[in-house]
Amino acid sequence: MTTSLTVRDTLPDDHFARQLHEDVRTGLTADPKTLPPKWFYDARGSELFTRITRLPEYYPTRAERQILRAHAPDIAAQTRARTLVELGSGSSEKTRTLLDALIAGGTLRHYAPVDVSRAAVTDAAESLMADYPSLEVTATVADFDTELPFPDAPGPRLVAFLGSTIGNFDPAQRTAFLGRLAAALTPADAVLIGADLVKSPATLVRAYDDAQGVTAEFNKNLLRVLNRELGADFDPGAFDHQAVWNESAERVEMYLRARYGHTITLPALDLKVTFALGETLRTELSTKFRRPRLGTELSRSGLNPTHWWTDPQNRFTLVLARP
Ligand code: AVJ
Repeated sequence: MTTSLTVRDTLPDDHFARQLHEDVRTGLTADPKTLPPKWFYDARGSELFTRITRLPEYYPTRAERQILRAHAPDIAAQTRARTLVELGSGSSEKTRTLLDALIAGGTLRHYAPVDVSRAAVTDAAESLMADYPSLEVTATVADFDTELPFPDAPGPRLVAFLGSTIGNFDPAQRTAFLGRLAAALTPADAVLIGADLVKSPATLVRAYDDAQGVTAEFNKNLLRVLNRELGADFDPGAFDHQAVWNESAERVEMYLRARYGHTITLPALDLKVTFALGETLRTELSTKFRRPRLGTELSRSGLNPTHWWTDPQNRFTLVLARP
């Protein structure tokens, strides 16, 4: 058995710094103010997200794991994948269920995690390699908002996009992403998408506004990232965490709401930004899906759904689709 890890990092060294600068300038000078959720995930943000996944109120991770445990052998049989590409792999924890099934099915040779975090993707790849010595692992540091650099690995490939990360896109971003995904695949390939389903607003809001305040800390961590990376002077205590169900768009929206009027200085951007009392900064969209609509969106993007799996309580779905 040979073990090999290749880390591909095609982004220029200053890619993330430049993008952060651009996102923050655009987002904080807009009305209403917004920032993209990808900037939550520094080391502390990733750790807070892991704590969120264990909260009693945050059901999506458990529901998705339940589906994977029950149906991974099915997914393996349907795809017979030689390569598993995982987008937004993070800690790759749930992936093990999928890897086990694909290895048991005798087809898997190659695992290719893709993540924006170099630390997350290499740590995950290294710990998986220790446990799966027969796998060839190619970790890619990439920003799949803008590019989908799949490694040149043998097909059939299964591209997994789990955890309802797809819910973070607005409708236009989602259409663009799915179109690029479809274009990157060959007819032998398949995608497996995890999507959270519409349910009672009370359950949804509680999942994003937990009793222990972990999600509030996660939300405010964005301000700490801006303080560190841009020399900004945000006081996380000057904002309240808010989670709101947007009924017409069928999504949970997270906000930071100013407790009083104040002005922030961002030296790296040579920018001052004023928050009025009660003014909000939208930090995340978490879209919830209905099966028919998601199926239509996928088909329109050139990805035809072939199988749907849900947990017994119908909270979450995994959909398998092919170009
Ligand atoms: C990782 C983007 C799927 O939207 O549910 C959890 C992130 N934000 N609690 C989600 C998150 C607040 C999560 N995703």
